[in-house]
Amino acid sequence: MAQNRTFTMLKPDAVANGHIGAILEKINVSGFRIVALKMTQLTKADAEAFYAVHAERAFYGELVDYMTEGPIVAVILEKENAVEDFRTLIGATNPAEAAEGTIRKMYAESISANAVHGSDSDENAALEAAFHFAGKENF
Ligand code: FUP
Repeated sequence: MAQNRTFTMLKPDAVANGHIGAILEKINVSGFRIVALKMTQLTKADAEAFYAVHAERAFYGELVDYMTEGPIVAVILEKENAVEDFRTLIGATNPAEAAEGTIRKMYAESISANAVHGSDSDENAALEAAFHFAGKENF
């Protein structure tokens, strides 16, 4: 299968808890190549736009507050079957339901502070990557 790309963020809880290195190591040993990477902090407008699909959900306000409370690490990843394989690697949205050995099971605090984001489709991966990175930052 052809190489393709997904997008992830290491979320504020993962950064604040000192898990950047461990999570990137797990991503690398799982066969993903890092294409682009940066530490940044989302503004309220950034977080509202990134999660606009959830705007009507009860948790939207809390999600935006949480995602802006501290720095995140934005990463573009490349691998065969990248989107699906990365979703498997991170596990269920709620860490209490995530499989053993998944990143959320190992590092997430709660359903909202759940350590990592993973794109849910090739189309969203491309949109999310473009949201965070300029062309010259992609390798
Ligand atoms: P996922 O694709 O696993 O990141 O999950 P969703 O797209 O369904 O949700 C996006 C983010 O919204 C989650 F990472 C955390 C937050 N969320 C909540 O805070 N509460 C919920 O009940 C569901 C999602």
